[in-house]
Amino acid sequence: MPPCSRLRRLLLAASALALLGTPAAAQTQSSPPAASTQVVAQHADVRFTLRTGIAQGKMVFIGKGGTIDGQVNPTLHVPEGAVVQITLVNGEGAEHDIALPELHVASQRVVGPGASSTLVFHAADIGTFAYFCTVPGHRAAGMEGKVEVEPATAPAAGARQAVSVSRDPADLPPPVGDREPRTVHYDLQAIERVGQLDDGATYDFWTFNGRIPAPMLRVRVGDTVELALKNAPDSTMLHNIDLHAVSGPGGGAPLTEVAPGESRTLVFKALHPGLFVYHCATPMVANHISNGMYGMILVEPVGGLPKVDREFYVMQGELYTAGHFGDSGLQEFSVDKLLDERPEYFLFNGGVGALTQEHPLRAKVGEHIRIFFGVGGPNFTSSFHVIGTIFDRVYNAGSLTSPPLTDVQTVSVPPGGATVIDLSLPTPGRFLLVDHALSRMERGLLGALLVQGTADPSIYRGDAPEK
Ligand SMILES: [Cu+2]
Repeated sequence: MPPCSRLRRLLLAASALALLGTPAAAQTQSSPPAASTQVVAQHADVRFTLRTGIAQGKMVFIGKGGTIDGQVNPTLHVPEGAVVQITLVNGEGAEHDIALPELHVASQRVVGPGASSTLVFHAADIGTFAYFCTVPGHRAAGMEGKVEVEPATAPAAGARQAVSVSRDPADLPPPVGDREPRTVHYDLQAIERVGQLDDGATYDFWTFNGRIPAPMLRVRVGDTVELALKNAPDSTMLHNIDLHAVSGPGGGAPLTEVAPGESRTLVFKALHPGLFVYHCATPMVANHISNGMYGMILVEPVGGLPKVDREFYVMQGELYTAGHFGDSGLQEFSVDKLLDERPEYFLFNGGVGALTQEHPLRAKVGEHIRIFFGVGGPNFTSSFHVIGTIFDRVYNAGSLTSPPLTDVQTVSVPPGGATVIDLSLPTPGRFLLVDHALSRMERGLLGALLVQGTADPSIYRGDAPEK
């Protein structure tokens, strides 16, 4: 079975599970609640990991990561309406599972040490629900706890209120189109700032102009670009800029190295059309890139690109934190994990949820959509894919002078590389942007393209109950 169709089956299975797990859905055919296949097919809003183990002579579940770390049989607090994922890890090697019979969900059994299983449910109803191990005798031996589904409230104080550093993918300059070459001036500023990484987690990001990705620069071939780079006075690091559109040693980095408070200007001629990555190249370069210092410059060919109805600007990167994915509070950088290429986070536009909750892409049925997609990295190639559609055209490797590929499912984009993707959606709904190396979805890498319009049953239909 092709991987994508397998994924769809898994998602459908998860959806079916969640529908079963929603008492209201089972009882009321006419008004299915929020536990729609759409909601569950996306991703979990809240995640917990429980490890089996022994504490004070009893068999127990032990919380792993986040606010429940180290707690025995922790109470799992979730907001009403959330899609909840619980991962069970076998800590000591006896056979276990985890079940919430009131919500009609149970994990598979895990047998060997380190084996794990995941269950997903939709917390539709407010209330207290027991979880426990269904292996005979294990609940009585101590393996039980509670899920508390609480009324949704306003965001708590603290880390949740950190500033967002994610750039709206609709924030990009208009097309250059058909004009003569000229001189174009850009000002960029290196800004170090603590920003939102995930719900409850922050990070000391390094950015160009305060957002990730950095601003998209847009010129035409033959333009002369004056680029002034300033380093904010309150920075702690040197920064510079290396643009892959530059023909010159270091791509501009040696001419733009700026200490805090300094400013320098680079002038270059854009000799080659294409979509190019730019990034900070101050040592340790991988650290500066990972922390958020990457963006793209589009050098349009003579006459510009074919017109489309909507354009979007999306970049992928990794973050290497000392803590684990999902931990709360200010997360610190880990040079060991960077050098071992073991990221904790994979991100579209600089934050978990940046392109699902904060800035989903929005379009209408039938519109021609263009995504300028690049990988800052610093280390991981993206297998970029949009679930539920086929790309009409792909300007592979960001080359705008080669004929585009047509009818493409997944495009491989290396670190420091880019691609231009044209697509149009004949059906409405929520289409997920992913790296088809899908483990990365579990580490924050997910976007959503919301398409409004009229469904065409001749293209897509089924007998699932309507939402
Ligand atoms: Cu830098």
